[in-house]
Amino acid sequence: MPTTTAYSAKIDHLQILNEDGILDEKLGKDVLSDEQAVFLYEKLIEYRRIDEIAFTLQRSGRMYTYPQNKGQEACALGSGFALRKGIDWLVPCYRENAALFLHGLPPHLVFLHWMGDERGNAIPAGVNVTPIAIPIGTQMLHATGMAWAFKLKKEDRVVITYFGDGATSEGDFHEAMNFATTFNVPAIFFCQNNQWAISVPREQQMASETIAQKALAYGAQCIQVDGNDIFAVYKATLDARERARAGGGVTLIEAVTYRLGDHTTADDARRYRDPAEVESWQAKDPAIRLRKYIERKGLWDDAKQAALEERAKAIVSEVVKASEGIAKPSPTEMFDSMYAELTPELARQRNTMRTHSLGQYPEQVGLSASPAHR
Ligand SMILES: Cc1ncc(C[n+]2csc(CCOP(=O)(O)OP(=O)(O)O)c2C)c(N)n1
Ligand SMILES: [Mg+2]
Repeated sequence: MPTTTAYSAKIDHLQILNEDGILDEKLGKDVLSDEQAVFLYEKLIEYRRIDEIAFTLQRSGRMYTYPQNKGQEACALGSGFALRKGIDWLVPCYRENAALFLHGLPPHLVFLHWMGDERGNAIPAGVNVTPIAIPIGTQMLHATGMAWAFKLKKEDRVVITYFGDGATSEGDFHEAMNFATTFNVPAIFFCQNNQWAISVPREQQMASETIAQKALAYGAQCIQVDGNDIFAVYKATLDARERARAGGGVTLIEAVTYRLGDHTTADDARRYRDPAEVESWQAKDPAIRLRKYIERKGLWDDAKQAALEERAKAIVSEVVKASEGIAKPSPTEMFDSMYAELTPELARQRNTMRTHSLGQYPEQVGLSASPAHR
């Protein structure tokens, strides 16, 4: 008996705007209007300036740590633009600021988060964004649960969750994909494949040639896109959104991109990355590419750029002011956001923190103890 084919597949790669800022006329028809392209370029620059100031704040001791988004903004911006503000939900990792800001998250909250201030995670009502997730992969399960809830409640909402290439090596990714597809929930799994998981290159942590193909095992739709091409990212996410709304389930989007900065400010990528590699990706910068496109169309020039830079400067200054202008939280605050009710041991730690000498009970130094501690 000859063998038959049990399964076969191919993975599409989508690029609409190439590295030189030239649009594929056929694929790019009616994807983004001129007005939208200019709007997205302006947002990209504005958000990049916010990213740059965060880096500077960290370097000058005014922020604890910060993961730069630089170079990856087309991923977050293009996908975020394809989702409905106030309707769909964004469940991020930590390198998607552009999507969060676009959906109404005040940037200073992200700054507060990285300043170690829990108030940065208090998302305003009406902003459909969950807090930044540092434990790699956990947010994909949260997103899956949310999408399942929306399905059960028959609410017309789609959930997008963001994660990196490294996160697809976590069990959480596979559990979330398996659950999401089995229950056919309206979720989009958006992988920012920036080639590195801190110092581990993609090819050293997985044997699969693409990340998109991991979807096949779970019966999800998938596509690989040029993640520095905002047209391709937008189009793929819009298609995924509409498919999810129509009951077509889950899509895994692999956006091929590159982080131009260090992993975080606690890292020095020069120790493990080839400068030639970084240089080659600098040439593919999504900002340069989009600017070339709008310039060629006569929609942009140096004067407009200068005006944009002025506006961005003012925005950046407001963001810094908002994040540094509020009263510092009390150190005991670190006990207050994890549990609804403190365990007796945590209550003891919280109370003894209020004394000058750690470990002393409040009554030992003349403070009254909290009810939990008595
Ligand atoms: C569960 C867990 N394991 C390890 C870490 C430490 N860690 C922080 S970022 C990171 C790499 C993540 O790489 P990737 O998913 O590719 O995202 P990127 O930082 O490249 O955007 C690791 C291992 C963590 N935060 N959480
Ligand atoms: Mg990565």
